[in-house]
Amino acid sequence: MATGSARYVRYILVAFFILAVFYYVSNSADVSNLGTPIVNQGRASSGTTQHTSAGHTPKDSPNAAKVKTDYDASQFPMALTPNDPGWDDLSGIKPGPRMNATFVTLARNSDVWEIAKSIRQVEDRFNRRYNYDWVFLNDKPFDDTFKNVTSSLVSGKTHYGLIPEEHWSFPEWIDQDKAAKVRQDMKEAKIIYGDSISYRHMCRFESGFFFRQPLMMNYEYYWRVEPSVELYCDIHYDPFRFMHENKKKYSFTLSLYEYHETIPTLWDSVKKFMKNHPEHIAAGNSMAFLSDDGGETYNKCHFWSNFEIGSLNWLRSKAYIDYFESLDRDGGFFYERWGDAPVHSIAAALMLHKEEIHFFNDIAYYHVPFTHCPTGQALRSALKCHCNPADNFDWKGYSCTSRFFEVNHMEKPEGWEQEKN
Ligand SMILES: Nc1nc2c(ncn2[C@@H]2O[C@H](COP(=O)(O)OP(=O)(O)O)[C@@H](O)[C@H]2O)c(=O)[nH]1
Ligand SMILES: [Mg+2]
Repeated sequence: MATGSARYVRYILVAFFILAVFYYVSNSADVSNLGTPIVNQGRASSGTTQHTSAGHTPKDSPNAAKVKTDYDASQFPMALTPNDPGWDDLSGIKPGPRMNATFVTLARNSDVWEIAKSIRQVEDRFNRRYNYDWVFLNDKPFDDTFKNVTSSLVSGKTHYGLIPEEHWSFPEWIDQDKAAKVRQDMKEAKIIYGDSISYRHMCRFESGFFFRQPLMMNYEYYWRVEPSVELYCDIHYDPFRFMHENKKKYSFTLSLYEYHETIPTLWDSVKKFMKNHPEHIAAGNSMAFLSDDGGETYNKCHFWSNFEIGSLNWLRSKAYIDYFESLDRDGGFFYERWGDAPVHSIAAALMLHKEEIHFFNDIAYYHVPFTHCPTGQALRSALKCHCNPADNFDWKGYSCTSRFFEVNHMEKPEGWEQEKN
């Protein structure tokens, strides 16, 4: 009897040992896997590890994400206008190809309820039928509430990335005393976010690093979404596919003039870059959108970057990286308060062909305090919009969208004059 019990105890110990080894091996596999994205399949994500390694651009292949070519577009026609077949079909999951594309949001844990509202609108108006992924980035680890709420709302996979410190800190060449003095002066001058350090890190990160985070490396296109934004109309086709098939690299819904006080020397820095890198300046660019005197001075027009659908491969190109590094060396993210909107816009306008920039008239959008509500009653009805056309900013004096139309010889939509004032 005693021998029998001893044998059972031995069996139990051996089983326990095997379980312990199994547990250890599976956990070490997790650790060695930190280089791959952590994925939540649209479910709550308790216990999710966050991705932490620094962003990089592979040396041999700067445009790491694969370009989608393995489909026959004619098999899956996109209904771009109410007259196209299939326009009314907004039910179920849309058949057809998907691009290598993701939504991307930079956010703090405290933004959770405001980003929840944005996600809900993006899903209801578009992504519930397409199920694209969503990447969330933060300079601090995301907490469980943030991950649970967002992953329950997104119909695609969600990924959560921790930004490495070198992408969210002062570069060593910045003179701290000079930067502190600027913040004090801007505070006294009551310039919005003028005394904020984190806002500056945010603008520099969005200008030069979000597209190089490991979680972003496999994607070819991104759609940026901020907390508290609104989408006012149904989206009947896949904007990522539209970008791809029409060879667009950058797009916008709102444009306006930048506050001069935040970028007094940005254009000097851009001119220096143009002089040092004429090879990166595109023939047939949109300089006329940026400057009224052939490039001597900047008119402050920019696309509003809180909404963007764009090409990550372009942002990861040598041209864009050279541009960002040249600007970054000049220090204006900290000695002034350069925003990522003028930084992206100037790059797009100078380094892309003008046909590569797209205005998404049919994506109705709000970010405080401006609204893009498509011009034309018939279009708004077909898109089931809930925006007030009187709020449309496109044709008002402080918008640069009229200028964009003129530079591109585009005809303004019927009814634009009534929305001017
Ligand atoms: N993780 C993180 N995100 C930030 C921080 N500051 C701003 N953001 C995000 O950066 C984006 C722009 O910030 P926001 O406050 O909306 O600036 P505004 O649109 O220029 O007024 C939003 O998606 C914010 O959630 C920060 O300190 N940390
Ligand atoms: Mg915002």
